[in-house]
Amino acid sequence: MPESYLPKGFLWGFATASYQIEGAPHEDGRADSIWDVHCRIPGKIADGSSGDVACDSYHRTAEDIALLKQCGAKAYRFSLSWSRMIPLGGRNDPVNEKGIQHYVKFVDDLHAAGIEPMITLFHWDLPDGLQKRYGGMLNKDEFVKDFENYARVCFMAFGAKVKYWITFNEPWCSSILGFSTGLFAPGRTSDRSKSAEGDSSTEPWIAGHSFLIAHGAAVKAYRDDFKAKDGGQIGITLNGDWTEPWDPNDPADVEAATRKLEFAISWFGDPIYFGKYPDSMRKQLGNRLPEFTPEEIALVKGSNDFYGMNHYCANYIKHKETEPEPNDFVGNLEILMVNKAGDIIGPETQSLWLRPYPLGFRKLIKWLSDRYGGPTFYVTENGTSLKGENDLPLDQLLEDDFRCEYFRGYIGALADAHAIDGVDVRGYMAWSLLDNFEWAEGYETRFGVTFVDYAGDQKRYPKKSAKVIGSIFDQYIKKE
Ligand code: PNW
Repeated sequence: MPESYLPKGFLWGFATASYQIEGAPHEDGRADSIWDVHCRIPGKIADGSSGDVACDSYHRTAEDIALLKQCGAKAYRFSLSWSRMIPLGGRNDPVNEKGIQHYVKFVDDLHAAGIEPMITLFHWDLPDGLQKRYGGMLNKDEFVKDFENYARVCFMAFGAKVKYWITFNEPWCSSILGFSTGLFAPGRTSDRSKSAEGDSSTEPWIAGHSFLIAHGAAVKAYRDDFKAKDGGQIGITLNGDWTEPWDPNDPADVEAATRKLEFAISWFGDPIYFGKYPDSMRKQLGNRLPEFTPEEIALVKGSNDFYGMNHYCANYIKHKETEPEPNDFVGNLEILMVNKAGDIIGPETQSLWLRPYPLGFRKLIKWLSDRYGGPTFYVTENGTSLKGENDLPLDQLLEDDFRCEYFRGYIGALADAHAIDGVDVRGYMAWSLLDNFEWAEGYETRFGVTFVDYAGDQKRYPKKSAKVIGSIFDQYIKKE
């Protein structure tokens, strides 16, 4: 037994998202999401693919549950496809009973297998109907009402059977990658900031504001009408990488490293825990960052039962001397893989942004715990791709030692954060159960502990990491 440990009853398992695994885009009444539409735009997805088939999990729920059981998972975090349940998305649009029944059965099957469901209401696949009707997240009032309605439909259908709810997955990604870089759906960019269309450098901040209010509204609905009888908890999942100053002796870099955390995480975390945006963001963005009305503060402040943490990697941060560009969304700084002394933050992976640095996980969760007054954490994603994994022959691909080492390092760091730093962490979901549709990167980047043979009828092959991860948790979780 290592010195560090995770608490008794620690909930561990795997995470996925609807559009990344389900396929069956038009079955049983599902309508397009903004990702279906986005994938049809030439050049948006690296390999020209889409989620049309993905892992075909819509038809293979039994296989996926068998994989979870085989790994020893206690929980499964998955997301619901909004446009399966309310195809056009809105509060006055018809509810699709077939879509609801699909997930009711899935939740029942998980329980029958002894696996605790953790549901994400929104993992990026907004019904395209709402994008077309009013611009989705850019129309705060409509979006908030429609999201609250959708959340209520879900609480009504599954509330009694689900104890863990997540409103939004990584609103940073939807807001910045969807409305500034255009890499993600709905693919809007901020490079039109000086065009006749107006200053679109405001769009990501408007979208982020809508997510916060919609989160608050859904949490209020749950607390008012479901929580007491259903006994569950609800929170939001925020992503964030750890930051180290490029030059630890330069106060400007030290400050920039914190500023980066604020732009990435506190953008959402501060309103939820303090009722305001970080000063560093207000200073740089001025009135392009929306203001909260008193009613909005009342909805958003205190709206987390737990903090859902997605975490993958770390970077070095160098302050920029120049004035920030209108479209800058990181906090006027450079993100680097090598520091002043020439140290590399971590080994390369298949994902350009992902460099493993396990100690950064411990530091970040401690930083969050200190900043937000010791909330309960559930790690809702953590995992890695491997450089060149897709090109390996199957027998070698299944021996994913790099991923096993990643999990050893990161789970060990989490146990240190809990046992030594006193962080209240109760669960961990590895990303991902399956190789799946990795958004703009398509299928070339694999994050699964299970290999999915896309060319061979979506057959699943557990990798070494699928077998190892349970034994790592076994070492760390206290027995009594
Ligand atoms: C997360 N970045 O996304 C998502 O929640 C998952 O759906 C995804 O598959 C997983 O991480 C692996 O990428 C991210 O560019 C996507 O910094 C991109 C970034 C971060 C997270």
